[in-house]
Amino acid sequence: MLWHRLLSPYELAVSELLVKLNHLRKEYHQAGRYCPVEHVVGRVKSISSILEKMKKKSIPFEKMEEEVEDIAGIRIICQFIEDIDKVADHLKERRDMTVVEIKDYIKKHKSSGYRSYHMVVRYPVNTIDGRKEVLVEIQIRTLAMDFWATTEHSLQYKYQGNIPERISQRLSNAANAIIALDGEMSSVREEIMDAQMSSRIRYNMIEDIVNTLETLYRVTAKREVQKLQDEFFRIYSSDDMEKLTRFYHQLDLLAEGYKAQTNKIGEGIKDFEGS
Ligand code: 0O2
Repeated sequence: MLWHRLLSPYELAVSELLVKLNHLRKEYHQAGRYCPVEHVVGRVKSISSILEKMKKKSIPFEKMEEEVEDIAGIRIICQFIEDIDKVADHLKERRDMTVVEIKDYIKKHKSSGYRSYHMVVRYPVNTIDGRKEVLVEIQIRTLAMDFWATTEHSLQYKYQGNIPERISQRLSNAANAIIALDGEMSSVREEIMDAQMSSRIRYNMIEDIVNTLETLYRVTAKREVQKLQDEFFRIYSSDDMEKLTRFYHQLDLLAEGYKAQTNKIGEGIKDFEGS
C-alpha cells in the first residue's frame, strides 16, 4: 500500500488551505480592517497516528479515509473568543468547501477540560488522477485555549493517556483559568482592537508614503522629493498622527497630479505617433 501516494491529496489540501487562509489575513490587513484570524497552522497526520486512531476506534482500512476525519488538519488561532464565530461563519459561507460536521467543544467542553470549535469539511483537490474530495478537520480556538491544549496534549503523550489525578486536577484548574482569561480579554476587546487598528492604519500609511515618494523620485525633480522626504521624517519623528494623515493626503494629491500629467504626456506621445 502506497502511503505517500494516499496522503498526497491531503498534503495538497493543507497547503492550499494555508495559502487561502493566510491570504485572508493579508486582505484584512491591506484593507486596514481587524482580522479575526491571529495565525493558521496545518499538518497531515503522521502514519503512526493514523494507525493508532484506527486501532483505537477499530476502523477497517477501507473506511480510513471516511472515518479518520483529521488526516488533514488546519488549526486557526484567534485572539478573542468572539472571533471564533466570525471565522466559523466565514468558513460556512465559502464555496470551496462543504461543512459535514461541527463539534462545538466550547459550548460543551470535553471532560479533560479541552475547549475548541471543530469543523469537518469536505474539500476538493485536483491531482494527476483527477478531482478528489478529502476530509479536513479545522480546529478554531483562542490563543489561550491553544496554550492549554498544547500543554495538555504533551502531558497526554508523556503519560500515554493516563495523566495522574494530581496533574489532571491542576489541568482542570488551568482550564477554568483559561475560561476566565478569555472572558477578561473579551471585556477589553474593543480597546485592544482599536489599538491594533491604529497601529495597522499607521503602518499602511507609512508604506504608502514611502512607495509614493519612491515613485515621485523616479518621475520628478529629485530636489523637490528630497524636501518632501525631509518633511516626512520630521512629521514621523513628531509622532503626530493628524499631521501624518494630512501629509499622506497632500502627497496623494501631488502624486495624482503627476500621474495626470504623465498620462497627458503619454497621450501626447500616442497622438504624435498616430499622426
Ligand atoms: P493530533 O493530531 O495528535 O492532535 P478522539 O480521539 O475520539 O477524542 P475524535 O472523535 O476523532 O477524537 O475527534 P475530536 O474529539 O473532535 O478530536 C480530534 C482532535 O481534537 C484530537 O486529535 C486533538 O487534536 C483534539 N482534541 C480532542 N480532545 C482533546 C483533548 O482532550 N485534549 C487535547 N489537547 N486535544 C484534544 P488527535 O487524534 O489527538 O490527533
